[in-house]
Amino acid sequence: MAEKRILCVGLVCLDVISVVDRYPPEDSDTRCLSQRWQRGGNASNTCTVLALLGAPAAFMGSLAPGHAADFILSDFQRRSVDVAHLVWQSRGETPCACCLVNCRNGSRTVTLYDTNLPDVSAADFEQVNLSQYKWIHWEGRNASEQVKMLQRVEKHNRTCPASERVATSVEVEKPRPELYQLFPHGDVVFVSKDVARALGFCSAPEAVKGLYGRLKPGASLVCAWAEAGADAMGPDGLLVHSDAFAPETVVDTLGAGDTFNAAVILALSRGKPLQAALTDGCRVAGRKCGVQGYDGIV
Ligand SMILES: Nc1ncnc2c1ncn2[C@@H]1O[C@H](COP(=O)(O)OP(=O)(O)OP(=O)(O)O)[C@@H](O)[C@H]1O
Ligand SMILES: *[C@@H]1O[C@H](CO)[C@@H](O)[C@H](O)[C@H]1NC(C)=O
Ligand SMILES: *[C@@H]1O[C@H](CO)[C@@H](O)[C@H](O)[C@H]1NC(C)=O
Ligand SMILES: *[C@@H]1O[C@H](CO)[C@@H](O)[C@H](O)[C@H]1NC(C)=O
Ligand SMILES: CC(=O)N[C@H]1CO[C@H](CO)[C@@H](O)[C@@H]1O
Repeated sequence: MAEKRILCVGLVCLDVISVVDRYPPEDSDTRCLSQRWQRGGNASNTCTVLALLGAPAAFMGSLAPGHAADFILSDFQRRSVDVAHLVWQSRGETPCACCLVNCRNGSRTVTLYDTNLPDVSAADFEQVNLSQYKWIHWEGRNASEQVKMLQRVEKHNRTCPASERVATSVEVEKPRPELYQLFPHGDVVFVSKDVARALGFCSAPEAVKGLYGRLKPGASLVCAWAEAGADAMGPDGLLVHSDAFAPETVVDTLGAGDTFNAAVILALSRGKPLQAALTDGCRVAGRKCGVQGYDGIV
């Protein structure tokens, strides 16, 4: 039987990336060295990296028809990401981020547009044939709907044969209290530096120790912290850490977090221990920071 797929549920959008050789002062004209369109959105990026790492990846999210959607669809295809679960919306804009990348040091500013597209609902998720997936990952967005989707998987796991069970992960990336209801649901919970800080933690190990109690029994908590690498804790209560792998030159960090998540999910889905998964995550994310976009990360 073919390897079962990993499904990521969340946002896809169009990132318009302008490369400049210095940050423009306010109200000035700055020459762009180059501009490119890139398929973006956290769940969409995670799918790209899963596919590049050789895993069968599938995406579920909302899209509005138009030029941006055409670009996005062909880019998913180029990366061999399955898009059987797109939910077409009749209104809204698909572009979501306008991004200035400074080519000297790779840092960037991102201006997010509100995409205004309704998120995938629990009713949409009812259409998903769970037995085709071994792992489902959610980018935390409409948490109350997503909790219902996670509960569907929990119920499926209780009633199906062991070989049909689906593991789950959630990413709590934005410091919005509404998202915190996701903590007690995933088998693996990714919490961002922003969320950790908003909850009063100053480092990844502190955040992992302090937030572990919010998880369901048996779950693992993972917190990445840019140049400081990442920390995690699983059901054995041991804190594990990986240093970051700094590339020779930092070229583009946009999507480093999504890359990290993809590599960790893939490692865990293949049965690697948490420590090894964390190291994989940091290694692949470090390579991503050394290249523009995603080509060349494997
Ligand atoms: N400057 C860097 N040098 C080396 N590794 C990095 C760097 N930034 C991020 N990473 C790697 O990426 C992982 C994820 O980092 P984190 O989520 O903090 O990145 P981010 O900058 O927020 O990414 P995103 O653009 O997706 O928001 C880190 O654990 C680290 O391994
Ligand atoms: C979440 O989704 C439900 C169902 O689609 C919708 O009614 C609700 O407005 C959404 N909430 C947010 C915060 O987007
Ligand atoms: C779900 O997928 C499985 C495995 O591919 C298949 O055997 C089954 O018929 C599918 N169920 C439905 C309702 O489509
Ligand atoms: C589903 O089943 C897997 C595999 O047995 C298990 O590890 C996991 O905890 C379950 N997940 C949920 C969300 O119930
Ligand atoms: C569109 C969106 O929400 N993108 C976010 C993805 O995650 C990074 C951090 O990992 C955020 O900075 C982006 O805003």
